[in-house]
Amino acid sequence: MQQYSGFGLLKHSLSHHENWQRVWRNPTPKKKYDVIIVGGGGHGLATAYYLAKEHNITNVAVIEKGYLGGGNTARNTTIVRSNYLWDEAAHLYEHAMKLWEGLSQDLNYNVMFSQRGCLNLGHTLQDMRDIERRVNANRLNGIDGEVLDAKQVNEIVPILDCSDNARYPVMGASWQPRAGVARHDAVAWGFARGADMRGVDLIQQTEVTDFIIEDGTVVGVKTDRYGDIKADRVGCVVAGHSSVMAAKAGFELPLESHPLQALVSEPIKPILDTVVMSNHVHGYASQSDKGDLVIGAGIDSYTGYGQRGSYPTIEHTVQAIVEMFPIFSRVRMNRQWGGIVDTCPDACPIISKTPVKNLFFNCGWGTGGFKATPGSGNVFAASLAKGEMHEIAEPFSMFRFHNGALIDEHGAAGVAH
Ligand code: FAD
Ligand code: PYC
Repeated sequence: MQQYSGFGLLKHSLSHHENWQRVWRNPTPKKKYDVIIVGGGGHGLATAYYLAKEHNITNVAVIEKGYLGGGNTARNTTIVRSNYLWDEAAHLYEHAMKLWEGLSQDLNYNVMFSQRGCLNLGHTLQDMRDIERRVNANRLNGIDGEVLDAKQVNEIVPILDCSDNARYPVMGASWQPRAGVARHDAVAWGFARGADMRGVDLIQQTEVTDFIIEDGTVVGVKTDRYGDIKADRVGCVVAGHSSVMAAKAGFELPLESHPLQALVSEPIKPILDTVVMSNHVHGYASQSDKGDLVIGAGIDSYTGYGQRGSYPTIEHTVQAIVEMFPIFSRVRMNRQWGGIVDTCPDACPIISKTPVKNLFFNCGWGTGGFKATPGSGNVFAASLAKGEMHEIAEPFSMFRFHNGALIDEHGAAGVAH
């Protein structure tokens, strides 16, 4: 990175933004790579980074049809937590959490990971039983968690309506202190820079239009800009477009692609210093370091590929937030957007070999994959490097939908699913 003295900084702040050093190269692709990653979101970039860093596989290309980190990675509300119920999911998300805890240092890039804690509210006796069960399971897996009553919740978030007058009074919550938020594009940029520095080619504005398959083995990809590019192994990490790509490879995935929306408010003074989620009232909120409230709820129920959503969902989301936080009733909303999330029937991802030899898929993260970004990239890289699934990834095989070994995380996936 270019270094400026105090005078240099002043000079450059007044000048036009010229002659800036690129943070990563803009290479023309080679004819052949050891590994091609399709999709330059956080997960694809993290995969490339760990392939280079941990497995010394640097003859790698990431091929992205738009710009790096411009898909769901750019559109998510950045909640990071690892409080999932079942061992398989808990191990995966906690593996990611541990990587988050050292990520800025590892990348030498500030991803602004802020462990401000996350409350998952309970409003019924059954909610509280589920919360107790999940927190107990978390603690058995070495994951931090506590069950709080309504008074304790109100001490953490005084602006939350914990009165008996609420439509669904807060009875308590699960509390994960190590949970929090991170800066989404810094995560993509940090992994991109780290991968590029180690020799990975990041190819943007290039769509993979098909896989080249010979005798049941993938040997490369077709692109709209550079024609055919060969590879020994291909990892497909395209989130909402995974079923489209699977169809090109000749198999089906049990995924539905839905819009998921989010909103941010005008910036206000610091007032909410943790993450609050309610499955029941159905909404969640945190406050960004810029001061805006970051708000969301569930998927739009129809399927589609438009990166936008419908008005009833926005209305419902804002209703839920105002119900939980009456103090926000006069805050104005600034922006709203949507992403396309690929939801699996058991609310767990697919990290898997496929019926095509040397073609691997990483998808199905639905509404909750940002939190897994470093962990997902880490175990996917190991799987691509060895040609065998990493032990943490193994239970997330696409073939679980044939053998019935589902991992139902609808409770922990919660609000957004
Ligand atoms: P993406 O970032 O979508 O990357 C996939 C990339 O593949 C895209 O850049 C796309 O352009 C590219 N691509 C697609 N097809 C092709 C092709 N044929 N050729 C080349 N490139 C292609 N998760 C959380 O954990 N916490 C949250 O708070 C949270 N909030 C969310 C809020 C919203 C509104 C949304 C939409 C999602 C949210 N998520 C959250 C989910 C999270 O954003 C995703 O699970 C995660 O970002 C997926 O990362 P990815 O790298 O797999 O996908
Ligand atoms: O997975 O925690 C989550 C989440 C919150 C909002 C969207 N996804």
